[in-house]
Amino acid sequence: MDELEQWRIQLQQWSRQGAEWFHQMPETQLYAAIAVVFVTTFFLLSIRLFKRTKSNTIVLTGLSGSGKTTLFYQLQDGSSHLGTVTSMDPNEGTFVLHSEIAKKGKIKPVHVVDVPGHSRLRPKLDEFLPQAAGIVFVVDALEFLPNCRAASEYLYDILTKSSVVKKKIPVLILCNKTDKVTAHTKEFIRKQLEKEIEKFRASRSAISAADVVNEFTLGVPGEAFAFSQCHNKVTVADASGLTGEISQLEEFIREYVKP
Ligand SMILES: Nc1nc2c(ncn2[C@@H]2O[C@H](COP(=O)(O)OP(=O)(O)OP(=O)(O)O)[C@@H](O)[C@H]2O)c(=O)[nH]1
Ligand SMILES: [Mg+2]
Repeated sequence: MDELEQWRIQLQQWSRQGAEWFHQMPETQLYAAIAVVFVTTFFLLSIRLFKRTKSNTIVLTGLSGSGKTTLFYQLQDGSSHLGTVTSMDPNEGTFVLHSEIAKKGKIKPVHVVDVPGHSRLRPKLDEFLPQAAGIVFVVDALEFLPNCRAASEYLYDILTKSSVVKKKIPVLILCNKTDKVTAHTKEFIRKQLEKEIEKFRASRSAISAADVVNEFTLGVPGEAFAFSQCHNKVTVADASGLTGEISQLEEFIREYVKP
């Protein structure tokens, strides 16, 4: 009982000393201390929030038949699932890339979405783009010329979407089917896409004065369009979904979804 009483007195003393010290402290110092505590808490909280919202979604898009579903399966299980049919629904999966399965340690899984290229299913793309860490625009390098115009229009639409421009989502133009010798090179495809987008830009900016469809315009006025002028980082790479040559695609994914 005595010991308890002693403790009580000691505690009272301490609290009195604390209060005195508090009163003696100059006001400015007190405010500064409070401000430091607040700023630090805010800083730590925002770091945590930022870390948590980092996306691991990669969106595969492009015209129908370009090979998105084939690439999806190559990423997931290292097989092309020989001959897929036109997709009717988005294909989604969260997995560790097949080529990384043998790696030791904890690897962050990637959420891959394959959005069908059929024009009626394209609005589905808007559901996935805002959460994307990267967009892969798949182009058929074999049947490129007949599809060049349609592919450019689709790419133009993506590159002018506000959800894509504001967040500066990186875009990879992936020239697929390079296992065939008649496939066009990625440099050729890039140049043709740029030329075609240049035509769209000219015709659309004439329309959009009256009817604003796209929220953002592409390129620099008075200069020929080049992907290097985009707000987003746009790069070009090769792949073959059929034979599993997808290393450049995997590099792109791991640049934006860190393992
Ligand atoms: N030679 C060759 N053919 C490929 C390659 N990748 C896909 N294909 C073929 O191209 C066709 C279309 O492939 P898909 O993966 O179904 O195309 P998709 O982009 O998913 O098409 P949608 O679902 O309609 O949007 C299939 O017959 C594939 O076998 C490739 O790298 N090389
Ligand atoms: Mg498909």
